[in-house]
Amino acid sequence: NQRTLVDFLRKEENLKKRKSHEEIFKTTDREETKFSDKNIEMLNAIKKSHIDLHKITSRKIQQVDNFKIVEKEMLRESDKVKVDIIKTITSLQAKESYEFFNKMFRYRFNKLKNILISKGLKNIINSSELKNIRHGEEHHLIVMVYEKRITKGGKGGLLIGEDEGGFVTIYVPLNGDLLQKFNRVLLDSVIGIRFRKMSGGMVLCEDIIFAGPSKARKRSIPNEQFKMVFVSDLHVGSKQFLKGYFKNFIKFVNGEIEKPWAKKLAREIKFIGIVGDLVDGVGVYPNQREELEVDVIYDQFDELYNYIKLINEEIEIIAIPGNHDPAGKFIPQPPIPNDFLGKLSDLPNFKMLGNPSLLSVEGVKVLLYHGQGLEDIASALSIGILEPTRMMVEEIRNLHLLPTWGYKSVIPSEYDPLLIEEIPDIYVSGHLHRIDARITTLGSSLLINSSTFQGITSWQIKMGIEPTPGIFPIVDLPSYDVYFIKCDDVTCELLNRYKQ
Ligand code: D5M
Ligand code: FE
Ligand code: ZN
Repeated sequence: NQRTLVDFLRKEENLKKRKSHEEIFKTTDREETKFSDKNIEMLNAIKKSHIDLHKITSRKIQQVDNFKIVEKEMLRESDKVKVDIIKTITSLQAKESYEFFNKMFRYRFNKLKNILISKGLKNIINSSELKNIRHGEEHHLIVMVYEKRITKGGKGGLLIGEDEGGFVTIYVPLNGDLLQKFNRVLLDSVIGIRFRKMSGGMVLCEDIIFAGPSKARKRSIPNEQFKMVFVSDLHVGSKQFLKGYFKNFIKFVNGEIEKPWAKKLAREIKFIGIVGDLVDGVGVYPNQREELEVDVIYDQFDELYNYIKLINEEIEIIAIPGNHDPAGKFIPQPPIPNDFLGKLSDLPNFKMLGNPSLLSVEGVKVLLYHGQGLEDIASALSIGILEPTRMMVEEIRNLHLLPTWGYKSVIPSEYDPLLIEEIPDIYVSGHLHRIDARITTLGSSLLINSSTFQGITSWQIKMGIEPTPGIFPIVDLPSYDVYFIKCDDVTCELLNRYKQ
């Protein structure tokens, strides 16, 4: 069921063009490649989205220029909660060249290779050195996964990996631990393979090692006790935007819901993260206009401003864009330009960042990513989309927010901005419109999907998507306990508490 949903939406032509990282380890002096076709397509999409916006609003949009990452920019200092930006996307320029895909994949490969090496992999060789090793000896390969399939008989798995030496076919016996690990392998992820060379040169896999953390670790302990709230997928402007629910949400965080437990919880809220799809946008999908109550993007942001301005000024609000927001139809996304944000950009406690962003909130590392691609992980691994944090675990396992190339338009760069280079204490996504939380055993991050304030749409009904509108999470620190609160037109209720 889930499978057909994504297969239906998946861009067939992307997959056909998916030469993956083919040739990424070779020199880049080739001329046109499929990558640059893809890139041109992407540029056209970017231009097109801007043109569409022009048509509707006839106002100019801010030019996007350099693609860069800010390291450790401090937001502001006050007695409010202290927010540092560790990593974000400030602006970007489409680099229309194969060379940048090559650089991006190389960057990913080298970073993850070093992480795998630091895990203590012994006797590492590359695929061109296979001929030099003796039968039966144990070695390691580090490869980017090019292909994954089952042998004809169905008993074994085959992984085709790529490294500096070229391609290598690895045979994986499908039993016990290895079966489970094989099932988890995602295309284009970088993994370690412990193997023995058998007769006929067969590479027999004995273990698959993922780059992500395999053990629990200590999460950061903030100096003060405070609470963070995360919301996403407001979809302001949509006919389905649940105004009454959102008004009660704002009342809740302001401590105006007349219930003792609600007032008590609200008192310590110092931070709100908004994880994309702030507005429903315009021209996001065909015939969207029919689903819109507000069909001018500036008016959508005006409406959003009229809600956000009501939030207690002592609460810091950080927002990132999602696929419905006017920040490009590609990943990563720069912040929504001020021209769209309008009065929101002048609110002293509101700050717009890029997607993804890594923050430090009083020393707690918070990764925000809208979550484009979570549905593709669900499809590839057949895990369904009801529990988004299960896909988020796979991202942590592979240290990458979008391991498989080709499902979503990714803008290339000299590094890989979707790589998870620092394990966050908290990782929050949205996009799937389902409330969910878990602490992963892989590095102990608290994973959260922050639901939605949009009711179910006719498209979602058709697709079998079951959103959980109006539910939002509160994270208590330093305990990392999570409270789920459900808002409706009347009030807010405490649903339950997720305790590790
Ligand atoms: O996403 C709303 C819902 O639709 C959410 O469950 C994800 C799903 N969705 C969105 N885009 C896709 C694609 N491209 N493939 C599969 N499923 C998708 P929203 O981003 O709010 O429209
Ligand atoms: Fe959404
Ligand atoms: Zn979305």
